[in-house]
Amino acid sequence: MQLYSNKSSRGTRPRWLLEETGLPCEIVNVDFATGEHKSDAYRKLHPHGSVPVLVDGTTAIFESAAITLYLADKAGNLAPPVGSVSRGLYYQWCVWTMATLEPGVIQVFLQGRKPEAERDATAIAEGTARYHECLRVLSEALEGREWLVDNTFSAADILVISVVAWAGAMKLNEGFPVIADYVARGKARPAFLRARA
Ligand SMILES: N[C@@H](CCC(=O)N[C@@H](CS)C(=O)NCC(=O)O)C(=O)O
Repeated sequence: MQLYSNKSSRGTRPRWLLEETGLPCEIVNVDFATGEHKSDAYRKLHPHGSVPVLVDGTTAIFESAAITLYLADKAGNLAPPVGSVSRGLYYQWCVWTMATLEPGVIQVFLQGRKPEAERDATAIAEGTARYHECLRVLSEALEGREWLVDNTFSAADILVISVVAWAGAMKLNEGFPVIADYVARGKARPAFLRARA
């Protein structure tokens, strides 16, 4: 397998999973500066010209969450058994991360990339409020536990922590101590550190 990715992208999600599981996979660095991700050749792997994309044999799979979950299944760990209630909760948190948690963060992030004079304060406030509502729910879910599903580290934690750590770098986690502790636990994992090295 080959994972096309780079260190400042959502490719860090499957990259972390690979380090947790020890699955063999070549990491192919995609340099945004050269624009190689917009080449015709690369678009054959990822039609949007984005990262990450995983090539397994003759099949290319895009979307960071899909790749992360696929790799967890392939490794046979970091995911509760198929058909169990825990698996249902695992799907809940994984889909929630992409559909409910991340959009508010993206909204704030995209405004931050604009020149200050062009930023839309209402969009920033709305994105922040949407994200903080998610942190309220996540804080409750994490109360008294280290990890989200069965208090056992899983790919769901990789996805959630990846988004929340990104938001933390934008100073969006202030006032949520349970979240700060959760992110710190994730970042302290040797596999996380190896993935970011
Ligand atoms: N929802 C997609 C988003 C992919 C995405 O937007 N990747 C960014 C890096 S985090 C990218 O490649 N940006 C450059 C571009 O799309 O031109 C995923 O999670 O994989």
